[in-house]
Amino acid sequence: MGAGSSTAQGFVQFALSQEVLRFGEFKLKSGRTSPYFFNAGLFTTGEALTKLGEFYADAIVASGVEFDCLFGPAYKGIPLAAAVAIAIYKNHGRNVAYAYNRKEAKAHGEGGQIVGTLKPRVLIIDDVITAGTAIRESMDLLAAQKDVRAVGVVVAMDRQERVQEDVKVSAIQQVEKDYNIPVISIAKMEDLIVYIDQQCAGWTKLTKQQT
Ligand code: OMP
Repeated sequence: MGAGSSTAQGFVQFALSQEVLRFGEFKLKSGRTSPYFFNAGLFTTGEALTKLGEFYADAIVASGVEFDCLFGPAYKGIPLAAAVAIAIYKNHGRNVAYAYNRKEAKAHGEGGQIVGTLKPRVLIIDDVITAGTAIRESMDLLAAQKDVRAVGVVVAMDRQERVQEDVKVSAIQQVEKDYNIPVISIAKMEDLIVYIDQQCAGWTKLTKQQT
């Protein structure tokens, strides 16, 4: 499930302007090589994080998914879930709970691995899905918690990659099928291609006008 095409194009433009989306040669977690990389850790200012939270919040509200709380998997999901909770409150008038995990469980203080309040229907907020490994770890983590279940996942970028070469569906489609939940994305790889195509067409037109 993707956001509307104008939202997706706006998000691609925003990510490029922040240099969060970069081109080059990148080695992915899955061992694959990619000509582009989306690094959510590079939304490093209050303004960028505010806008990012708003993109997520709009995509969530547009999807109609029903949930009771947000969950941001450590580490990158933590500021994302916080930014989304703020945007949902400020722009959509809903005061939703949010929680996140520690990578190492604490034995003192409030203890445990989860910080914040988990409620029955959990919406996972993550950055990117490539092969789907990270999101499966979050699903396992939530499955181990009492009285909660994941009702959906939201990511900024769906890379539309397959789990493995010989599998026909994308990693996201496989996650949706395996867990019977929707995966919402603000933008997909195809939105990036459309954006690049439009930019190239613009440059070609300009070049023709000048020669
Ligand atoms: P999978 O676990 O293969 O789905 O990869 C998702 C994770 O890879 C993300 O949570 C990131 O840590 C990282 N990643 C990015 O952040 N951006 C990308 O464009 C690609 C990856 C990646 O390594 O595949």
